[in-house]
Amino acid sequence: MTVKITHTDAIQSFFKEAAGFGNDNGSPRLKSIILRVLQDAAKIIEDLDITEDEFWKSVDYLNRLGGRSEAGLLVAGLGIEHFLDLLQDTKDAQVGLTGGTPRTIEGPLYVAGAPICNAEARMDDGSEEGVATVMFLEGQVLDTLGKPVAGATVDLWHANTKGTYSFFDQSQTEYNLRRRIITDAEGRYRARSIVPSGYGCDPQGPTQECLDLLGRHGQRPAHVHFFISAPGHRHLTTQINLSGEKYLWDDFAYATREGLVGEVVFHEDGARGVAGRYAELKFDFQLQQAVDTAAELRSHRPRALQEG
Ligand code: MBD
Ligand code: FE
Repeated sequence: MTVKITHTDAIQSFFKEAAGFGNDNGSPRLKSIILRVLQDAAKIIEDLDITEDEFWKSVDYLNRLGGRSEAGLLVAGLGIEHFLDLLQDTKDAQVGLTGGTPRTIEGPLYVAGAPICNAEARMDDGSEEGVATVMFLEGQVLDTLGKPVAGATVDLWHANTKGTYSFFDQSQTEYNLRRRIITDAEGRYRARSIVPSGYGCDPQGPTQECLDLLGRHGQRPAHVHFFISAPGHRHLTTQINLSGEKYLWDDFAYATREGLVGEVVFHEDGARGVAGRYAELKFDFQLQQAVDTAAELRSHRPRALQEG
């Protein structure tokens, strides 16, 4: 029977020292968090008999993860970002904040500062003409009583036919498939874009390396991301995940939720200025009332901003 040292007074006071509890400087909040990280890491190491080789391999893994900017991808893939949604849903339910379109994860591929358009936007740069299927995406932003929200900002972004996103995929033009559309007097937004493909993790990257060892794939169904905001209304981060997709209910990032499946309707006959096949996707959003002005804002997660 081995003796566990993690909970001895000597180890606990050693971790308190390492977490800065022996001084009056720095951030008390961060000290508490780091102390807990040290205590829980030590417990994992001791309880699971983590070997030295396993430990140093994980340190190297973190270096490689950051070096490839995949930390945001890994937290999505391990379901931690989805867990944050479940946690917030639970907190909301406890204080009676219900109704409206469900939230779901932002993911790591947003870029701030997309072009602002009134009521309608053409989102694609035309570079996939003949390859992509044109998609007309439209709907209304409403409050929970069904009243239209005029002047709401619909900030949306999605992948191209290869499943890659502009900015992160340097071969695409600036802000391709990223727009901010301001809703009209009836709360309507209209976008002409292309049908996106699902995203797949880089097979060579550290996130997929971890998923492989978990026996998991790194694929998402085709989807469109949204930040929706308006004065007096609660900020909404969500996605439409497209019907008929192989990974719709097998999303490596667990973002598909009941109420967030968009029915894509394909037309073969040509119309709306398109010669042949095109797609239509109609989706309305319902925003909760904001309980205070902070609730009108998205999280302060650090995000990319296109240069120039
Ligand atoms: C994506 O496009 C995405 O939305 C998430 C959550 C993770 C990786 C790529
Ligand atoms: Fe995405």
